Amino acid sequence: MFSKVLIANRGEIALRVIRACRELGIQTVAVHSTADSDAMHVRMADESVCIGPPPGALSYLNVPNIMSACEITGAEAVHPGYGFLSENAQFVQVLEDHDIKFIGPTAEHIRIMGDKITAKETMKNLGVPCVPGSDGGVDTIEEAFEVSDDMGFPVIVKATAGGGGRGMKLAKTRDDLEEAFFSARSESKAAFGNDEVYIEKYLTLPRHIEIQVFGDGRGKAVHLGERDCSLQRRHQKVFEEAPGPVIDAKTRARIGKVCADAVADIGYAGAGTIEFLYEGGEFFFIEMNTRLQVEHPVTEAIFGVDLVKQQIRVAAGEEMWFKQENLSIKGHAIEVRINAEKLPNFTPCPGTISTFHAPGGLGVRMDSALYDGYSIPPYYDSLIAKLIVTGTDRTAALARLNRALGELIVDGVDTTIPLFYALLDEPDIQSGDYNIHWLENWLEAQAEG
Ligand code: MV4
Repeated sequence: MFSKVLIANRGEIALRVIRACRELGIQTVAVHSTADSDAMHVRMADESVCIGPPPGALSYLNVPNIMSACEITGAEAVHPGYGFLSENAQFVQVLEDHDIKFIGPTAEHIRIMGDKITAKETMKNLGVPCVPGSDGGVDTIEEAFEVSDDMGFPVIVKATAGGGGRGMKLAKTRDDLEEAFFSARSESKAAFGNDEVYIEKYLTLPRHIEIQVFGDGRGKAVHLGERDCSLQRRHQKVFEEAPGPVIDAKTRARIGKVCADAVADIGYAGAGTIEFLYEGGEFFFIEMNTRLQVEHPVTEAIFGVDLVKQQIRVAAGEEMWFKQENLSIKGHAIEVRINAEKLPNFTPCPGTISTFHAPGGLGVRMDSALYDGYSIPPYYDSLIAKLIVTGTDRTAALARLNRALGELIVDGVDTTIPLFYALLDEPDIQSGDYNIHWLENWLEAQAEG
């Protein structure tokens, strides 16, 4: 096992990793920008190193400075958390070249899944069901028409270098295709330096269902069911739950096995998420995330596992503790993302926290790096806390969410907390009857009064 791990991240996820390290008896190194000198992750780690000025590009994304921090502290491994360098194949390559372990998959697996065309081709060949569409990239408008006419409209043009909603253009009808194709290409070129695009049948009212997988890097892998992450605004998830309200045990076992077998086949190491659109009772692969996700706690809650500890164990070359036959679901979990943002427009609202009080009690988990008097810097993501509740069933989890929100105090900045009270009052949320467009439609209806 490692004796010292460096955490190349900040906020609640840095604390999450520090906690796992502490339980494994591993020393921790925090890195931080000058804006984060007083941050909780710096206080909680055994050691800390300043790696640059406030902007993420100069600090948490600064590979040379993070490598220096590893060298001066003698860290043997790096946990990247999510965001920042977590899916940066180049960073992983640099670590590999310096004999420092990356707690996550290989640079090669990150590269394959980072290119959305390669990812889809790989998954398709592994037997994972994919959205119907072009076979690989589409280079000309003639080819775009050919593929789309074969499938029928609407279609969506996606950037191979995109993902997470960036670089996509919808063509509702044939008349929209030329504009969609050329704007997807030029925007992709400008944003990613890569103008390759592909085309898919556009699914109109799907749910976003993602399967948690975990591999040992030596050809063994398991799945840990699904999360329904359909409730989102502008590709930012807001409310996530596990199990999915519309997925039954048989369906879970079937798609879960497909996913576990796929990642076992490629020798994938550590935690991964295979994202699907789910419509008409069918799964359609869209992307794979090669990192620990923000919403991983809902999976931990219902399976009773610690995904971060397992990531560290597998990276250290230990056996994976998971066995599919020992993994079973107990209850229902919901996560809400509390952002320092002002409703109704979700305007970022950095500032000083005058009072912070975390809810507690049975079935309540609060992952947050807040404390009384903490000043939220304006440079980073506005996520300030994740509230995760677990109940014996979905109804109990919803009641517990309402109860826990009542105990939570975040004073001094505006937050998205009022949104969750409003959602709990909605019959569609109570019944689980929502899709990827539900929240944006609802917010629009609220705005119209
Ligand atoms: C789609 C789609 C409909 N049809 N692909 C958006 C994020 C990226 N991961 C994939 N996305 C979508 N791909 C086809 N063929 C609709 C979306 C989409 C979406 C997907 C998941 C969660 C929220 C979403 C919001 C808008 C669009």
